[in-house]
Amino acid sequence: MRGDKRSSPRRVGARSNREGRLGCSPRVSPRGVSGSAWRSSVETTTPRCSQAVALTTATRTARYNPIRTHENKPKATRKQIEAALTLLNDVDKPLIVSGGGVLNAAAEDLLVQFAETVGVPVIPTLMSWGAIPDDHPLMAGMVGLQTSHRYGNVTMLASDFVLGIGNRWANHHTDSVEVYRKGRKFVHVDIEPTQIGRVFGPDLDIVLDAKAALELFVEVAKKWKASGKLKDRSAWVADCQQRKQTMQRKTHFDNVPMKPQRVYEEMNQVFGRDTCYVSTIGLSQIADAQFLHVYKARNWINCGQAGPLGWTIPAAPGVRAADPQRPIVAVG
Ligand SMILES: Cc1ncc(C[n+]2csc(CCOP(=O)(O)OP(=O)(O)O)c2C)c(N)n1
Repeated sequence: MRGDKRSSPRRVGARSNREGRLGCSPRVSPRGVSGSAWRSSVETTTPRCSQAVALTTATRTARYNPIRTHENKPKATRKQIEAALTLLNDVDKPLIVSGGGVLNAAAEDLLVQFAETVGVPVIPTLMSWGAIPDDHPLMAGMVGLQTSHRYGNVTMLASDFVLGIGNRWANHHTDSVEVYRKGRKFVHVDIEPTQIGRVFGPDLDIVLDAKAALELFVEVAKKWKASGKLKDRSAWVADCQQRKQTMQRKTHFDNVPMKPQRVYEEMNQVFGRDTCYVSTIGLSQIADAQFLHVYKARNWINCGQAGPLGWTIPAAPGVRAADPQRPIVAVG
């Protein structure tokens, strides 16, 4: 009925909002409410809050049924791997994008072996940094918005094909998906089927664990190499290396106080090849990725793109607990 405020939808919404707030909020005793009155209000209202949480969780569980790939790993046929290699072999300027899945699967040695067999440069994502040493001739730099190298971005734009393994095409890596995709073909290999086609549809996809995939890639690539079927990539690799030599960011500043770029230059000289860097988010993550060097798998421990500030503090002792010997530099 018009004018009856109790039955208007706005009022019903407002009342339930108030109830929701009452049920979940009080953390401190509101002014004017005695401690015991406040405690009993919390005791009577808390169950309502946990019921709401339980309901939400139940609804979410009913909707989301993850595929339990860790229990029942998907398999691929040799034909699928051959199809991917055929696409890679047909083009002129191919790249391999190595994602964090390569490190999770402990497949870094296979990655390097595969890249060396086909002679194709590798772009590691931030989560895969260290899978191929920074000074390896096939390490072509990181790509993207912030945690990237100038030569990596230019090499990506010059390429005509990308084979992504264990990666997500995360937005910090791709930046504009339109620019990232334009003029190149893509093959995507990932163990998580919901990642395939999530950002864009590749020309070919293979649902497979990175290690299982790389084992097959190495096997087929070695056969093809022995039979002279693989293209010679030396000109393309030389292009990528030339960019890597000439497109470094400037670090040698003499300013006082010292510029961060110079601090990184000194860090690279002082800390050895075995150093493990632990870092979190913000400018330290960005500048670390732009200026430091990582030479070994899992020597870059990072929470990923939009992680929590302060993560370095518990993460560094975690790395120490896992490995009592490793030289660790915590940056935050
Ligand atoms: C717990 C948490 N709150 C907020 C953010 C969002 N955030 C990301 S970087 C950043 C600024 C960090 O500034 P500072 O600590 O001065 O480091 P800088 O990036 O300047 O090196 C913020 C607020 C976050 N990542 N984590």
